[in-house]
Amino acid sequence: MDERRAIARILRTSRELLLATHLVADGDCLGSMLAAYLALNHGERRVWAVHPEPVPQHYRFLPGYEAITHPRALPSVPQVALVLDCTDLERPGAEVEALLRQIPVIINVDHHAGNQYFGQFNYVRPEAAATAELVFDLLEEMQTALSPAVALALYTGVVTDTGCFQYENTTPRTHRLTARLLEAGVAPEEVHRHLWEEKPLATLRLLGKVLPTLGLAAGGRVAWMTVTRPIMEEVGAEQEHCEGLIEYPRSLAGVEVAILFREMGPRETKVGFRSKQQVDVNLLAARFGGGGHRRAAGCTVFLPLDEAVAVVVQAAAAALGEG
Ligand SMILES: [Mn+2]
Repeated sequence: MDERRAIARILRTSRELLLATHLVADGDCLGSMLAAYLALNHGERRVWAVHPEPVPQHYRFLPGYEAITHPRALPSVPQVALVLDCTDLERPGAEVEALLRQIPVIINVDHHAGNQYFGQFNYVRPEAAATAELVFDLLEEMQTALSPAVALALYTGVVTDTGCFQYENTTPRTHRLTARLLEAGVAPEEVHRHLWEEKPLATLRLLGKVLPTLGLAAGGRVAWMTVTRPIMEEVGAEQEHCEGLIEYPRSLAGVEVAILFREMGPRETKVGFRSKQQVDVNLLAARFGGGGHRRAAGCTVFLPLDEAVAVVVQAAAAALGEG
């Protein structure tokens, strides 16, 4: 684990450190960033966690989220950056990317299969269930004590990226590491409540409107739903309320590929993919310029919603034939 040791050394000696992660924040990217922030922002080291978008409401129980600053608010350009859960430098958004391009030492910590190894140091492990697992490794390498707050942030990363330890990426190592997080003081029922039992009304109203859009193809092995802009406006939903919708088509018997289409503009459609056992949706998303993991990926298609549905569903059905 040479790169792990090298990264630990850089982090230990760094005086100023920038933390960055991807747009459309999820539990793993925020958990990883905040764990690193809470564990490393002390002594003579100054740490900035930057993100251009507001933290989604349901992640605001995470300790330290208030410290996340807009990239424009940074007083100077730090010498070292730790980029978490990102395949490439574009994923954190244009403003953070511009900042990162001025930073001489970039540390890339990620678990996406398509990672571009953009750092001077790259700790990339596609077999890890979450980037939070890799942050755990680095903190362990640095012999950093696991505070309850750091453990909570890491646990949130692991529990969200594994779908509560249900997905294929869950390993014995994931559970061993999770045991350590519980020993450090995490209360799983509290995290669960924050993440999944404090939904705004808009989430359920949105689900009610989106379920009737369910479509099936390839003999019921491809299932999809669509979120149109009028539906979003009607129920007063924000994009963050779409998180988890894709689990509904995925939950159907016989479905191998689940797809969620979100209408972002007249010629812009965001596409989320999930698969169960067979199709590599990372490859499927890559055909449309996106990516992710084998069982969870996404892309943006620059077509009107209806056309995007036609093209992507056909590609998914074709991928099933190839599998
Ligand atoms: Mn992740």
